Amino acid sequence: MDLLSSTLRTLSADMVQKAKSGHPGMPLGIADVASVLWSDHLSFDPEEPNWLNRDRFILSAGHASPLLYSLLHLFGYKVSLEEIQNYGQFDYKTAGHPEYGSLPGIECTTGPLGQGIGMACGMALAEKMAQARFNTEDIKIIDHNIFAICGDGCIMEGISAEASSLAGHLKLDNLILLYDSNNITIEGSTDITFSDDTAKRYESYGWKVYTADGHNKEEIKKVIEEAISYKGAPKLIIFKTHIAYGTPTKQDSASSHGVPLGEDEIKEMKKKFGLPEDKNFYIPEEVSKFCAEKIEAKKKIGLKNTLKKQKN
Ligand SMILES: Cc1ncc(C[n+]2csc(CCOP(=O)(O)OP(=O)(O)O)c2C)c(N)n1
Ligand SMILES: [Mg+2]
Repeated sequence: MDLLSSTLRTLSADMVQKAKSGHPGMPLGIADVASVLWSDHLSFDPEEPNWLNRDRFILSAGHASPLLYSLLHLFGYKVSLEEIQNYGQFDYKTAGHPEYGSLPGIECTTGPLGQGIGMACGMALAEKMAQARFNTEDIKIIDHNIFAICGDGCIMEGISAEASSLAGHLKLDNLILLYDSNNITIEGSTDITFSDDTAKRYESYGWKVYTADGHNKEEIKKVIEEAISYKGAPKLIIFKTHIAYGTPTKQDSASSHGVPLGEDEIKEMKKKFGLPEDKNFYIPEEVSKFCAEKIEAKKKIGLKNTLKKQKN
């Protein structure tokens, strides 16, 4: 739903603007991928955030935390609008980088680049061990996926190379890494410091690698489906994206990485996406309704439903 990604963008931009601190570029760039993943693929129950067989969602690029908080709020987790409006403030739990245990739905603390990829590989390995122990031929009580969103910085870090190498070696096919490949980092274009061929590198680790347009919803949906059904290797989807997508002058610019976008820039973006330019932290009714429907559908396969089935 286009309006969902637009709302994720405007909420994230408003959070950083109000706090006068944070990283607005990446939430805007990866909002299309995140909205498709959360609407159509991710399996969870916001009322039972600890349901054992939920899919795991890890934001390895923890600096994009406004996106995660917006997703949690819109998809029914106990993350209030007040928390969203007080992003990065003392006495609130919406910290600059996500902290495990502070809000439901945060699967692990992220911030040091690459760390989330390491933890995603660890969770994928832990799940495989649990499957070996508890699943039987007929009953697969553990069969979830681990999804992690990472950025250029995570891919550059040594820890992600080590963990990804092990994941490839162990053929952890329950792991899907969604790479926000926007060719921008804190210092400017990745051309300054980074010329690895990431696809070839991950293929050499034994991963299945896909490349897709990170702003084309149909393509995003299709490639995630393909990645979920591919068995025998961990999967990397390289999404080609634009940092600060939808802003008039900050798109594709490193100036959007870690500085508030500015009121004028945000107003123009809201206009472009058909949202009221004079309203902050605005959530259209259609978006709330859309998310409520998705949550209901997800709950059908959630914990309560599993328990109900077992009782019957
Ligand atoms: C290990 C580590 N080193 C440095 C940083 C500081 N840092 C935060 S974001 C960032 C750049 C990340 O670039 P990218 O992942 O491409 O994010 P984007 O600019 O696209 O939002 C850096 C160097 C960090 N968080 N962790
Ligand atoms: Mg980047």
